[in-house]
Amino acid sequence: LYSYEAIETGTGHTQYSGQVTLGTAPSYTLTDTARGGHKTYDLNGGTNGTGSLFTNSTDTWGNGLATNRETAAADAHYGAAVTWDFYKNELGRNGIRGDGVAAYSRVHYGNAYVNAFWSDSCFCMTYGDGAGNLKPLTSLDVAGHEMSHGLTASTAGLRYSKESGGLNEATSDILGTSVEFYAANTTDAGDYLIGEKIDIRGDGTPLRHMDKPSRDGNSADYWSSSVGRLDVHHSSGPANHFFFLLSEGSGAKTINGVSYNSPTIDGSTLTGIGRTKAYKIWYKALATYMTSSTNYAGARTATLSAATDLYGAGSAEYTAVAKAWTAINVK
Ligand code: ASN
Ligand code: ZN
Ligand code: CA
Repeated sequence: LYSYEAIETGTGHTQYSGQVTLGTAPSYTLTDTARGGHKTYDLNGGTNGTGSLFTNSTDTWGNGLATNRETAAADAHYGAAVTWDFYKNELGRNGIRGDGVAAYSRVHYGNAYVNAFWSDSCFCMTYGDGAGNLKPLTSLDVAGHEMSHGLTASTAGLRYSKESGGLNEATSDILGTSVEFYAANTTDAGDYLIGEKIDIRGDGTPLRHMDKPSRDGNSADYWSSSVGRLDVHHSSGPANHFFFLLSEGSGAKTINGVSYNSPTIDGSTLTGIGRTKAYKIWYKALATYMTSSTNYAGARTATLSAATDLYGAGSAEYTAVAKAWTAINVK
């Protein structure tokens, strides 16, 4: 008459997000039946295949420390779950492809690997353990970033070079950050910093800053005709900056205890429309109007079309989108 798969949940003790609920069916594996069947695998230092599915005799996973090999798995499994929920509840999208089917995650990739990545060919997320500093690259914003590369590939397909590549990277930072805010986790209230918990530089600084991207020493704050020559993780800067200005406005402010000071190239003073409207506009632009070759000028047009669809051509939101692009020199 019908088929039935049990939804089973356990407890994860993550490194970056505290105690969380994890999908753990059947008794007990890291399989999230409620979210498209997302599974988390242990590569155990390998660099290909799936390794082994995390399996346990109890339904408690990890202990909050990277010395326990289940901990990174708990973080990755949780990150995929929150990103899934964010897509569903905030963007109205049923999984990366909109078909209700989950990707999978792999942790403990390689040896002292200091990166994480999405792969279209495996339709999966992969996480390294970091440079022997007990900081695996499994924080929530990074998980949301990597899974959102899958979303971009399934929608606009932004080509990963030049300006479209910067927009691809920015989409992952924008949605990764939005996932972090959406979770409103007690240990992770949300910020406009990328990778602030993984200490990738060893000096406590985040990988990227959305209020003023040049704080990282490499990213552009504003669009210029040479921005497409930067690495995609730096040509993302102007679009990340656009998103901050659109969400929060310009100038100095403190949000969830983090201080920001976001400039505008034209000296304008902007008031934000809030991140919820901002990410809905970005996602609609991505899914409806952007293509593989969209550049910064095209992103302005795409987001204005999305703002018109969502809020109307004469709306305050439309005007705010136009002003935020002008403030980063996309006119
Ligand atoms: N962590 C990087 C990213 O998602 C990996 C890469 O450079 N593709 O952008
Ligand atoms: Zn990326
Ligand atoms: Ca963050």
